Amino acid sequence: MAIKDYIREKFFPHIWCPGCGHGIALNGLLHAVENMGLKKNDVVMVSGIGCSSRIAGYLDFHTLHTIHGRALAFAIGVKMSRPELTLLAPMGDGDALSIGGNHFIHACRRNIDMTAIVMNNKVYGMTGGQYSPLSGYGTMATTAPYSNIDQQFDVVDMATAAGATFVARTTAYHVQQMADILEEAIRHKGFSVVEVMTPCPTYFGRKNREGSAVDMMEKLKTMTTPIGSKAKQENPALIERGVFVKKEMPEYCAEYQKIIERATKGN
Ligand SMILES: Cc1ncc(C[n+]2csc(CCOP(=O)(O)OP(=O)(O)O)c2C)c(N)n1
Ligand code: SF4
Ligand SMILES: [Mg+2]
Repeated sequence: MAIKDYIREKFFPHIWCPGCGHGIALNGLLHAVENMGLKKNDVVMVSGIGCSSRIAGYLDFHTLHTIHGRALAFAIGVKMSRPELTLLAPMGDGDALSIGGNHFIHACRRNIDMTAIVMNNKVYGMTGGQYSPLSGYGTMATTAPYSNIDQQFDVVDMATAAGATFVARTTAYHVQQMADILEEAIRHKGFSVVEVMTPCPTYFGRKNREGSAVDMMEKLKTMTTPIGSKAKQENPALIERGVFVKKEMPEYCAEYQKIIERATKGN
C-alpha cells in the first residue's frame, strides 16, 4: 500500500501553522506504517484534543478523535475488545501528561500492547500558548508572562519509572530515526512510548524568542545527541535520543484472556 493511500486527502491542506513539527511526526508515522505493510483496516488511531491530536483526522485508519487527556482510556477500551488490532495513540504534551497524566502512568504499568506517541512541543498549542508540564522552569508562556516557575517532567524518565516496556525519544529534525523508532515501537509487544520533540514556532517559539521555524529545527539538531554519545559526556545538557528501554513483560490483553479462560472453566 502506498503512503498516499493511508491519507484522507479531502482534509488537506492541513490546519497546522507553517513550521509546526506535528506534520513531520505524521510523516514519520506514515513511513513506519507503510514499511510494516499494515492494512488500514487493522489500525486504530485514537487521539485526544490538541493541534497534535488533529493527526487522527488526516489518516484513513479507524480513527477516534476523543476527549482532551483521554486518548489512552479510549484506546485501552478498543484494544481490550479487539486485541488483534494495532492501536496508535498520538498525544500532545499537555494531553498526555497534564490532564491525561494519570491515564498515562497507569497505561505504562499495565503493559497493554499499543503505541503512545507524545508530540512534545512544550506548550499548549491549540489553546493559545499556555505552559504545559513539559515547558520547563524559566520558560515564557501566555500563562507565565514573568516566566514559568514549574519544573518539567521528563517523558522518558516518567514512562520508564511507570513501567513502560519500550521507551524512546526522537525529534522532528531526525526524520529517518523517527520513522525507524516508531516502527520498532509499533512492532514491540507491549506498551511503547515514543517522545517526539516537535517545534511550535507560533507559541513556544515566539514567546521564548527561539527565532524562526528553521532556527527551532536547528536547535533540535544541536541540543540532542544519540544515547551514550561522547558529546553527552562532554556536555551533560544535551538531550539524548534513541531507544532507552526495550524489555519483555506479560502483555495485558493476553493476561486478561487467561483470566477469561479460567473464569469460564470455573477454576
Ligand atoms: C477537558 C478539556 N479541558 C481542556 C480543554 C482545552 N484544551 C484543548 S487542547 C488543550 C491543550 C493542547 O495542548 P497539547 O496537548 O500539548 O497539544 P498541542 O496543541 O500543543 O499539540 C486544552 C487545554 C479541552 N478541550 N477539554
Ligand atoms: S499553534 Fe503550535 S502546535 Fe499548533 S499548529 Fe501552530 S505551530 Fe503547531
Ligand atoms: Mg503541546
